[in-house]
Amino acid sequence: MRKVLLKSPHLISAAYVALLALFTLSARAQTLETVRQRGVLVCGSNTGLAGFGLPDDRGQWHGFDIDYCRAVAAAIFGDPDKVKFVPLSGKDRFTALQSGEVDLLSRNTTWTQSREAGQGLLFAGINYFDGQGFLARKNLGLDSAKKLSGASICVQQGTTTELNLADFFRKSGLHAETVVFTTADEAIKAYDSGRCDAFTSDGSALYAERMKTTHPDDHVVLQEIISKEPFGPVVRQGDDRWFNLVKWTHFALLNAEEAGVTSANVEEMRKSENPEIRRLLGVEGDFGKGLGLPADWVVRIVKAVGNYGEIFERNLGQDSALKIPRGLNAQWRDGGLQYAPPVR
Ligand SMILES: N[C@@H](CCC(=O)N[C@@H](CS)C(=O)NCC(=O)O)C(=O)O
Repeated sequence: MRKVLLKSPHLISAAYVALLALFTLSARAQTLETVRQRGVLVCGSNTGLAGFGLPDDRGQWHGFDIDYCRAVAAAIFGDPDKVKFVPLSGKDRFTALQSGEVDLLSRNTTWTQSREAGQGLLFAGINYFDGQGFLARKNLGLDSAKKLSGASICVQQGTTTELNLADFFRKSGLHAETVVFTTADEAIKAYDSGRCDAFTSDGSALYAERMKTTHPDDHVVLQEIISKEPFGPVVRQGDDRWFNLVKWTHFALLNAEEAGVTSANVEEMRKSENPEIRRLLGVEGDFGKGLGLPADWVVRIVKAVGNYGEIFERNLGQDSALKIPRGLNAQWRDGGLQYAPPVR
């Protein structure tokens, strides 16, 4: 009986599959260890979107999403430069994360149901609340996207943008010609050259893409916001520890801003008598431990990249070329939606 069982090809292959699954699971559950052994975090980024992720002339990456990767590297290594950026198109980004090519995806990516329940991914929070809009030539005199009936619209493939556009026209009972491109560069160039009457993307990207047109002042952003685009860093399912580390890095950035802890005053703030600040900065209690990090992990982060507000203003806000107002991304106390659970 025993012999028969052992020899059954079905059972052997079932055992093999189970072993393989176990191996894959444990490999996936070890992201922090893998990153530590490798000595560098591998982060999936945009191919080039001003404000979110763009390399400069020397190949140095800058942007809001880039700083999130640098924050995670600072927490793990005490060094924000220990990151390798892998530029990913809208279409390829999820496969790169699923296959393990990147540890983390930080690329203006919208949290949707099917990207989580369906593609084996998890969003670690919402670090930017956005919505989809349209860019059109001023001389068309459009005051509303509804007037785009019969127009041609340039859009990028593999994005929620493409799907929302179809919904918008379906809901409005209007018709438009959708012209799809693999990259944002191709889409905006085609629009600029006159191939399309309008260009659509996330509101934040419209600011950046308009700067790529030959005469930015000839184009206007239409008033409608046609969707909810909550962006956040994405990880694979199956590694709760890694998920927590990325999620609490985001919350640490928000909590630091809320507590008034900045890159300029973080050392001074370690002497604060405020118990919330003492816990956040690891002076009291050890809240890094449960994440596999040292007690001063938040100090490391804030020293390296600043708090959430500093990251926002430097890359997207008043200290950047884009000048995007905080809007929904203001702290909850200032009437925005950004809110982090407490360190307790
Ligand atoms: N947030 C949307 C859209 C993301 C997206 O890919 N946006 C364009 C904006 S133009 C982009 O970043 N393109 C840059 C590229 O793929 O090179 C999503 O997650 O699907």
